[in-house]
Amino acid sequence: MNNVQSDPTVQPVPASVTAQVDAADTTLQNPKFAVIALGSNLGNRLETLQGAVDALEDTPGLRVKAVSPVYETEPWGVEPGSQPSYFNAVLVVKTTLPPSSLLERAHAVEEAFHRVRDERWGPRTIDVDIVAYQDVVSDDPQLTLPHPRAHQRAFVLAPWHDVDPEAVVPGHGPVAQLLAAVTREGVAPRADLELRLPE
Ligand code: A4P
Ligand code: MG
Repeated sequence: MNNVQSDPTVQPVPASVTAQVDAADTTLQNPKFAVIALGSNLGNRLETLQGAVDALEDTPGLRVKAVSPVYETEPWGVEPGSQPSYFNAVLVVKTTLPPSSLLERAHAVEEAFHRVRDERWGPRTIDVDIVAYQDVVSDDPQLTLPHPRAHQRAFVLAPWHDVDPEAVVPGHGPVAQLLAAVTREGVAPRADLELRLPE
């Protein structure tokens, strides 16, 4: 697992991936940090998550800096037992893409893995959510930042905390505190599985 704060190419290196910076200065010299959540509960879940990591790493202007452990999680928001369990993971990336382009790329990756949208919170080969982009707060329904439910979900908070224990959910507080406040029931680390950080 990479330490997101140890890459000398990132200028300036923030104290935390959610540190305050000049949000207007999106230049090639000044990449931004974003946090991406991956979820899969159809098909070969591990292979699909790895494919999404690789596809994101293949994106011009985006580098994957940290890949969390894999968690196996009970479906949230649906009747218990009505869907297969999820594999969930979180990535920290640095990117020169603005938030809207990052979302477009997330949707392209979902499409590449044949994601079909039929019902809200329905089973899916892959869900690629933008959990946070620097300290940006936005209520745009096309791209709500931070993700409106991330702060309530152990399946996002636990892997995020693993890769950045100091992280803060903009407008909600430290990930560590939020994680302590939610139930971890049904959210189990799968130590036998691993996602590879692209070379
Ligand atoms: N959208 C707005 N903000 C964002 C954002 N920050 N990141 C828009 C990504 N998309 C964002 O998303 C619906 C619309 O949200 C998109 O048009 C996008 O522009 P979607 O991916 O098409 O649909 P969805 O994921 O079914 O809807 P939603 O409401 O985003 O679902 P959630 O809240 O992401 O929940 N249980 C477990 N254990 N693990 C999971 O990963 N995931 C979900 C999905 C439910 N239960 C789960 C899990
Ligand atoms: Mg989604």
